[in-house]
Amino acid sequence: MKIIKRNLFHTAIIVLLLVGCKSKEEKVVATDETAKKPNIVFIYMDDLGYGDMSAYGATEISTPNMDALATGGVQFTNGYASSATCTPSRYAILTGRYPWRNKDAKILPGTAPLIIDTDQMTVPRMLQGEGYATGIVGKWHLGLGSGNVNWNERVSPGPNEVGFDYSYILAATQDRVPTVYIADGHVDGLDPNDPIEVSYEKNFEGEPTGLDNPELTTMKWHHGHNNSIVNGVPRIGFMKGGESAKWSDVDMADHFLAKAQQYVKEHKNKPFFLYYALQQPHVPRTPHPRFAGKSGMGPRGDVILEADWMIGQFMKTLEDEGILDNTLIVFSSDNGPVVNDGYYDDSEEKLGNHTPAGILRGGKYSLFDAGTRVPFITYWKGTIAPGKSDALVCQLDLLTSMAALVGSDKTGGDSENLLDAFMGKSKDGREELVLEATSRTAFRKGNWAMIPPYKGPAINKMVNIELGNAEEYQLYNLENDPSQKENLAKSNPEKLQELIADFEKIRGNSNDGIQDLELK
Ligand code: NG6
Ligand code: CA
Repeated sequence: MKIIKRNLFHTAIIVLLLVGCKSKEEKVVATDETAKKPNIVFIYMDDLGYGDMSAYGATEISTPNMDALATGGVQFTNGYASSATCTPSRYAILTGRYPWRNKDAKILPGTAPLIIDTDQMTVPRMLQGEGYATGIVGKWHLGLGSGNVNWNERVSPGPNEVGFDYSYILAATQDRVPTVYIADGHVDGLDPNDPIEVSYEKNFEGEPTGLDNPELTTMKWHHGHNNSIVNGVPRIGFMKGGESAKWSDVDMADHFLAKAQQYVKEHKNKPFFLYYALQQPHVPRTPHPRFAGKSGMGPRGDVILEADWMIGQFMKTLEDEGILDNTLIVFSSDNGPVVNDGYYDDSEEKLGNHTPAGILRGGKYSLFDAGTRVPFITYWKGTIAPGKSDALVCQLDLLTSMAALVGSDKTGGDSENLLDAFMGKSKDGREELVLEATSRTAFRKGNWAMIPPYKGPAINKMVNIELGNAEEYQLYNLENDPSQKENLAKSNPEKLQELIADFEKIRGNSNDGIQDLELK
């Protein structure tokens, strides 16, 4: 009896111990699972061209920190933004929807309302659903509020209403008012006794403008950009008040870097998503004095060096905080390059032999490939094996692919699951892609590019870029002819018809009425 009792007792102890161990084991497993969810960072450049990085062939400029991502990760040679301008590309990277499905996804003024529906699936919202902290630091340009924003109250809806729990942004572009930072909807540093007023229709009485007061400008406008003057730079749009909140242009890169680093430090213990949207090399190019003159290529080159340095510092923070090998970085640019985008800033004069578009034709605003084909890199130390990939991938695909990565079943309407391509495990990308440029669309399928006929100028003389407009269909074989020199539409009518048919299946026959260029 005693022996049985003792045995029972022992068994009970063993069972208890086992249960104890098991729950401990489970806990360990659970912690590992959480730890396994990688942080995700999108580093998004503004107007960086396919040829602007050494890793993509630039010889006149050196971008060691961006190159380190390229050589240590998957460097895509057929990676696309969704559009040749900013707002539509930014709409697509967050929503996974083609921007031409949203009539408002065009270059927006600083007073435009938010163009993402607040119930729309977005990358940050999907990640919030998976327990991620989500933050944006940098350029937004997707509209704020719902019309007639009062900048002196909380500005909403905005990034915080479409999936970001933290936002520190510039509303539109560096060349557009309001020239202030907005932190979670509040203008940062605003003095309530000096309220801000913003208009894109008319000036405020007595306020100087670039047009009327050129003597007050330190940067001269070339086209557009002759409204309110802030820090000597004439901008697009009129603004009054908010003196203490106005940003310092030369400190903007450092300012955003500090916010991005702070975000990493504060969130390193749980999975986070950070959308770090740098403002360079968009106009006005205002390098900090420690970068001014350093590229020998004028301000455009200088701000590329500046951005490269910022990225190096940011990567160092991930490393110092011990989370680099648990962080997936996606690096890309919102559209192709432009040299003169509205200011006399010496960038044309000092460009020398640098070719921002590399071997590609066109640039920002163009339906030719340089408008949308951009540097595109995925980097994850210790997980992604370095290599080059010619898979056709688009920023549009990040929503569904990131969802697959973190175990979410969410998808974006036009977004494909290309996770294996992004992880460097497969060279298969998407088969076809509709590309957009100032409300016009073109089509890529395999190695073929088709541009439908469009009215309008062949070249935008202001920015000196070929737009892709022609009276006839254009068809290029990008494998043999990446510079789109030989139009094969006439010599290969079967291929042309195939591409037109496939294009119209997706795009519909709705090119009517979209010939109007947004560019003035
Ligand atoms: C254009 C501006 C250009 C730039 C662009 C937006 C003029 C004449 N040009 O309208 O300077 O601001 O809009 O660039 O105003 S983007 O990268 O944000 O799309
Ligand atoms: Ca841009």
